[in-house]
Amino acid sequence: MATFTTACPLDCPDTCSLSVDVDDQGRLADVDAAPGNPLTQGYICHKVKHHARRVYAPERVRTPLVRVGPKGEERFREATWDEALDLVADRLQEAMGGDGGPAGVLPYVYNSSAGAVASAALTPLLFARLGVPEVAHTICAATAGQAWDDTFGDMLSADPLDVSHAGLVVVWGANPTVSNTHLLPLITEAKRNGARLVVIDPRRTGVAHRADLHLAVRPGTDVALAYALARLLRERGAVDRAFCDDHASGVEEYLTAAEEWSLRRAAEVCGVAAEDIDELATMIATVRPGFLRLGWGPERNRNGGSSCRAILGLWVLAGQFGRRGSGVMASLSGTAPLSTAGLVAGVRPPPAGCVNMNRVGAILCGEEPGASPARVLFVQGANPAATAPDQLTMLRGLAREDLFTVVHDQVVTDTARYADVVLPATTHFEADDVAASYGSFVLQRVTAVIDRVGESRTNDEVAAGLAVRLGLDPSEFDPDPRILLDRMSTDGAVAPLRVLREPGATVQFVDTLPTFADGRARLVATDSELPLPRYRALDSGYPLTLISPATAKTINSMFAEFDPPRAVLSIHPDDAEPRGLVDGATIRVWNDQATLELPCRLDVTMRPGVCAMPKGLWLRSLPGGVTANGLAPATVSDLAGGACFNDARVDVAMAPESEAVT
Ligand SMILES: Nc1nc2c(c(=O)[nH]1)N[C@H]1C(S)=C(S)[C@@H](COP(=O)(O)OP(=O)(O)OC[C@H]3O[C@@H](n4cnc5c(=O)[nH]c(N)nc54)[C@H](O)[C@@H]3O)O[C@H]1N2
Ligand SMILES: Nc1nc2c(c(=O)[nH]1)N[C@H]1C(S)=C(S)[C@@H](COP(=O)(O)OP(=O)(O)OC[C@H]3O[C@@H](n4cnc5c(=O)[nH]c(N)nc54)[C@H](O)[C@@H]3O)O[C@H]1N2
Ligand SMILES: [Mo]
Repeated sequence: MATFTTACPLDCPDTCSLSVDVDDQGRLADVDAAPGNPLTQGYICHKVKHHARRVYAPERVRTPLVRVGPKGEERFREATWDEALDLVADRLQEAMGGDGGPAGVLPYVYNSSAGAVASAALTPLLFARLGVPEVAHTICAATAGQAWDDTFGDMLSADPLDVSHAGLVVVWGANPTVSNTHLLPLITEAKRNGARLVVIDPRRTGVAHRADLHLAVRPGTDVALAYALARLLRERGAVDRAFCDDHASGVEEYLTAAEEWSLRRAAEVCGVAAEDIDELATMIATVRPGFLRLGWGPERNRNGGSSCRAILGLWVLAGQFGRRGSGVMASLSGTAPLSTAGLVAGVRPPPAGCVNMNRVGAILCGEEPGASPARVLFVQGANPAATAPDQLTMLRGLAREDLFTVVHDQVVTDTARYADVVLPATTHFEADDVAASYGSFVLQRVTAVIDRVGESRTNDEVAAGLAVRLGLDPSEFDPDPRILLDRMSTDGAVAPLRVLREPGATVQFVDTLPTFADGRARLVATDSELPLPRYRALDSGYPLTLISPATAKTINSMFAEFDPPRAVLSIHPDDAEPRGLVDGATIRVWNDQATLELPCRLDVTMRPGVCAMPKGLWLRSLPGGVTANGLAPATVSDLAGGACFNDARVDVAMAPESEAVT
């Protein structure tokens, strides 16, 4: 047995340092936390602790596979890499030479759980060189990220390690208990030091349970809440005029827009008690320093951009910056000294344009005005059959007999079942890379610690194999991670673990400033598609809102193949009772897009009017083969075309022939 240190690049803010035991056959034996990481030392999550189960799972792809049965039936034969890559290269060439030109190919490439090299290096370069459309990464964080950019430019996030210095901690639409677990002990420490804790979330989450104040807002109404709080600050003379005079623009326009939001109106629209809004305004006005953790809950609906912008603007009005323990923590990405500028030098924007990832299902079905349905779909580091909105449209697209689908993944996902060619991918235990965290100022080496499973190849090796076959310059496509890292590193120094910024050294408006010419935060962004936050009504013919947040069991859809969260609909007893729903009974949940049957769980932590299903379920977790994503709309938010997973409207009833299942 030998022990190695590496890092976890999965799509989670924490980016844990890992200590890995490898047996004398070169196989992964055990995974645990490694010391030395200021955020993650001490423990790791249950999923990655047992990651070996996924690395050697029966679903693991070991060789290239070529489809021999009908689409979706998962009947494949093994193939050599040469045969598979020749076939894929031929089909790419054919599709690009067809009527649609380069638009005949859609690269659905996401790789948010891969290291920085695997996600940013040669695959994007390959498709950029081919000039095919770019599929923009809008299914997560596009809206919140644009809201940040509009308000602060490239100003850095606050450092989570500073939260223990806060007097007030506001967790707004984030669920650190499951999706950022190492933030939780830091919040607990802040509480121990006397901090007040406020949580704004439609559910009484683990962290909400421990809060001094929990505002269970209706999803999609945060903009109203933020405006009402801003108006209260103004009425009480609690806008920090000195801070705003020095550091903000657009203050008067923002406050004028907020005038519409009386306490009474906001309480009604958000579905929370006026006294609670009032109490929060008092805390924001009087308790300093105040630390805001903005999560990704508020962005995933039609008002997502407005909500994120209004929340950030509120923190500026309150002047909650300038001291350790103040400021806003959002994504910490962008700090790492990595850049693809050198890699893509000379690459022009795709002549075939850019498409929205949320609309790919509709595009494949020929239902997107102005977009030609692709002939080749290349999926890498993503599982759209399980994770995209409007699942039935996506599945209809994937089932098209005339669509040639390539899936490069570690396991035979729901999407891979529809593939014509499946290519085996390495896991992060099998290849060198780096992991840049979006939840701490830490950059780490990811090391190949075990032998490759089967014939798996890295993303860069696949891109290189296709590039030579498509006549591109092989010198540009050397997949050696050391060479790629050299090309991407802006300062040459990738140590096993590098703390990029020491705790206390990232005080916003002191150490890091908005990056606009005047150095000010913008409450109005005239060059944005959304100059000022505004509320759009949430009218619908369906009475309930369905949200589908993260659970501790999966990272998106990863791990759900063998240890899924329970496929149940959580609903408040007040919504269940008039519908005659009993705990554990099979219920039907439906809207215009889909109908699902599954057990219901009566759950007092839900707010009435809102029900929930877990994110990341595989299709086989439900008898009908449709998950929450079947009910989620493929409409887009009001900023940056972001996903609206939490904007589903549904109704629920007992299933016609339901029996109690628990
Ligand atoms: N264990 C685990 N960790 C993960 C992930 C995972 O799948 N599993 N996913 C990773 C990824 S990809 C991401 S993007 C992050 C997401 O990290 P988070 O943002 O923390 O996670 P979510 O569960 O999407 O949403 C957070 C909370 O927002 C609430 N919410 C929903 N709609 C609204 C709303 O309109 N307003 C407000 N105020 N709250 C709302 C939900 O009830 C939920 O509790 O987590 C990462 N970490
Ligand atoms: N209902 C609902 N759906 C959601 C959300 C929601 O809140 N509700 N949230 C959304 C969010 S936050 C996100 S980020 C998206 C994620 O959407 P996806 O990215 O489609 O989902 P993942 O399950 O993360 O899929 C990643 C796949 O990449 C594979 N993989 C990992 N590393 C590598 C690698 O190095 N190379 C290759 N080739 N493959 C690799 C994994 O095995 C896995 O199958 O889902 C979204 N879907
Ligand atoms: Mo995400």
